[in-house]
Amino acid sequence: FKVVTQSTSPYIDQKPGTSGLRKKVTVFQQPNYLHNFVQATFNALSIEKVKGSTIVISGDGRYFSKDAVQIIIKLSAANGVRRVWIGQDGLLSTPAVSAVIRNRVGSDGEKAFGAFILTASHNPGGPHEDFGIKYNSENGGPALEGLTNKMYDLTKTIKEYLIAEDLPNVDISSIGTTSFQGPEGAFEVEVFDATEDYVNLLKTLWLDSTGLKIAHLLSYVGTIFDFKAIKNLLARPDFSFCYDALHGVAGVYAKKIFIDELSADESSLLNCVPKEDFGGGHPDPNLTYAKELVARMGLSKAAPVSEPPEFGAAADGDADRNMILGKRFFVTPSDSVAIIAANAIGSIPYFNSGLKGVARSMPTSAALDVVAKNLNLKFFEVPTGWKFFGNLMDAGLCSVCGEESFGTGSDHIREKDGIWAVLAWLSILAHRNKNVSTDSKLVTVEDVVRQHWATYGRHFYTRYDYENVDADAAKELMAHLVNVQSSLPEVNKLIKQVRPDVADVEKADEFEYKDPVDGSISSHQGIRYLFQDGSRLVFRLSGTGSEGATIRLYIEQYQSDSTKIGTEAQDALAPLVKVALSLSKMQEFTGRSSPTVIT
Ligand code: VG1
Ligand code: CO
Repeated sequence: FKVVTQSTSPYIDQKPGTSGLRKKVTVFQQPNYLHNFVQATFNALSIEKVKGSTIVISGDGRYFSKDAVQIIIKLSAANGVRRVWIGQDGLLSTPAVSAVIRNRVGSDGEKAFGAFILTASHNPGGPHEDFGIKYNSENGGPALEGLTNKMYDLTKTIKEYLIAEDLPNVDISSIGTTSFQGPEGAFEVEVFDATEDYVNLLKTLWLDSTGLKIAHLLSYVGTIFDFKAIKNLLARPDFSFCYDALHGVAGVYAKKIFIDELSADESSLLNCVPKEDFGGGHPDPNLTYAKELVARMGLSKAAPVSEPPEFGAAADGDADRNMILGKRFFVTPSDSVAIIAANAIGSIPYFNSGLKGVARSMPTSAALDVVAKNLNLKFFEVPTGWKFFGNLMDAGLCSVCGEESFGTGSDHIREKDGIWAVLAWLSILAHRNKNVSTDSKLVTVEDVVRQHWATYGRHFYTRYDYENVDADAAKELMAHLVNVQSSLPEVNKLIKQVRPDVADVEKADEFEYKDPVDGSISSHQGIRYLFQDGSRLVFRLSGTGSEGATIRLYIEQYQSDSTKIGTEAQDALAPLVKVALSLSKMQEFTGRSSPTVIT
């Protein structure tokens, strides 16, 4: 192939958000839009480093992915990349990409330098919906802000890109390697089984804290999960299981892991065929969008079922998120990470030598904080977005982390991991039921959660999302909140007028984070109101939307009185909701009398 230099002009809107660049498909289809962004990424990484490297390209299979894969292959070849790795059909979940970067070794002993993940995660897909692209670095985690800022700067001045225009489209539907000859030598496209590296990681050996691969035979340390124990749980006559991939890429992994490896019944899988438009749905695993699963688990008042499964879970489009359900029971993501941390040792072999530390994003509830305190674990609070956990993990400071937005994971990779979370829960249940005979009562998801609350107290929690709000109105609301927060007596006077029964605010601020590893500072990460009784209100603007602005309001209340932990969450949180709406003048600024989604 020949390398052609094409001239181009910049787009002004290519700033990556919380997790990559997300826009409508029609935006990505503009002439050179994708080309500019990919070339700017190569330039930001530096062309010397890109030359001769191995780059992963794959994603959740959403509409426009197939075109995007071919375009990025041609740009890679022209920029001197030596080899690209592609999951079969262009599919790789976000956690699988992380595993591929960290663990896959080429025939020449080389590993991947980075990855383009083609996904807009939980946003809908299709010709009129969203496409997205995130770049992940050598540690397997999302590009840090230093790099994404550089990429953005370069997109604003880009004048040309390099492309191998005459390179034929590569068949990505079958496994195998295709080689081409370019001006600077050979260029290879290797298509492999999307489940290979990820499944091997979960079921065989793991990496030690220094990141060195421990040879299986030399010093066997352990598996991440005890697949045999999980298999036994799934085989119990009193246990039943259901997994909904919402037509995202998780389906590929669910079949391999739950059916082939763990022998669950095919009927346990819902929507496990990946589709370009996610079957017209919203691939977001929560009580609003995972409707079929929610009904099957007996959580829909409109569609009651007589015998729901004992355990249910769902994933988002790119399979890094998870929702965990019990029979007629919802586990909040903030509780989920706390419960995994509290039960890790003993249930999950990977953690048998202890947890290095735990971390959560700022808006996530403090349930994890209480566990950390009780178990005397290192604890970190970071801004929203998985990239902030990576440095902590690389420095050996953190083993388990989570976000309220249905993200949970560990340092086995550098992304949140939807299927990992399910296997973690199944491991906990397997462990709790190890000595429970099938004719006595099974320890259920609900039992595990209620026991946790009884030990650590309960953090009532909810999130209100106001989607596609006018961008200026959203900014004004945030500015108003910053302003209000500057006088605590004023704040408390306002609160008392609405709900005299709510505790006083003792601190309010805009969250700022100093990375303890590299010292970098991230400011304006959300406005917090911290109450004397441990309650919190947090407001922030989303960084993953593709239209208008999304305001997120996070509401949390701590209850340690065991006689009160059984209250319905809505009832417990009603006073704080009222305070939040009045303090922010939500309706006045946005014109909305209710949120778009409540999770
Ligand atoms: C949202 C979530 C955040 C998550 C991010 C990416 O970001 O709140 O917790 O890390 O999505 O997840 P924002 O800025 O919209 O609040 V994913 O599964 O979309 O890559
Ligand atoms: Co996602």
